[in-house]
Amino acid sequence: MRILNASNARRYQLALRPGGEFVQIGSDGGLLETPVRHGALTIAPAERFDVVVYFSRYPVGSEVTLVNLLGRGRTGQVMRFRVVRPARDDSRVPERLSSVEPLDPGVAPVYREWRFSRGRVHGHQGWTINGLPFDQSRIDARPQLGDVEVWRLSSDLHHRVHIHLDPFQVVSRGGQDPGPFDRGWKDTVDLRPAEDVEVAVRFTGHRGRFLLHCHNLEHEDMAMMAAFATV
Ligand SMILES: [Cu+2]
Repeated sequence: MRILNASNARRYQLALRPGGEFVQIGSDGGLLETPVRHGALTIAPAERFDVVVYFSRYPVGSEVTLVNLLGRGRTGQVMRFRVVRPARDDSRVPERLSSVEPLDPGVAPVYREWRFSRGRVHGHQGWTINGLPFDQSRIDARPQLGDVEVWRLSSDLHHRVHIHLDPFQVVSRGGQDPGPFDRGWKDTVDLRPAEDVEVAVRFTGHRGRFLLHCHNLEHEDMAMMAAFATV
């Protein structure tokens, strides 16, 4: 299954009832190097996870519910599967899925900070990056094509940062190793309140103007967006 969180603002913590696991094989940007097993899967808006679910563990006649542990009532129930007949499937998830070139932040020539917070937007309360609302005439960074840069993303509240043009790799979360949902090539990363996440990114292919923004649609619409230009 390819799971996309297409909600405007809601995070989900997905789990299977009466039990089961997700074997993650892919992230926003393609296959992981090796599969990762999750009992529950936390997914922020715009994130994607490719997962394998083994329905063979449930007897015929079972009902399996995909629930949201962060929801209540109707928002706690996402989808129901009915296991209706036996089927033959001798496929399996290989131990090695692909090779992912690690972007080495050790050679990063440029380090940039992007602070996502509430702030003043044209005299009103809105959402800003580095204290500034989006302005289409302003370019906040000029990365050189082909360079590995390290971007430090920090938050006041929940924000999910989406960077255009090239995928990135999470190199740290809160000064520690990346979290269980940070594997592989990402283009959107979930920031919890007062958290900082460092990502390594290398822009390639196209010179021009691109955007980064919070993927909470209300935040993005209330100016939490910035432009960079690849040179
Ligand atoms: Cu936000």
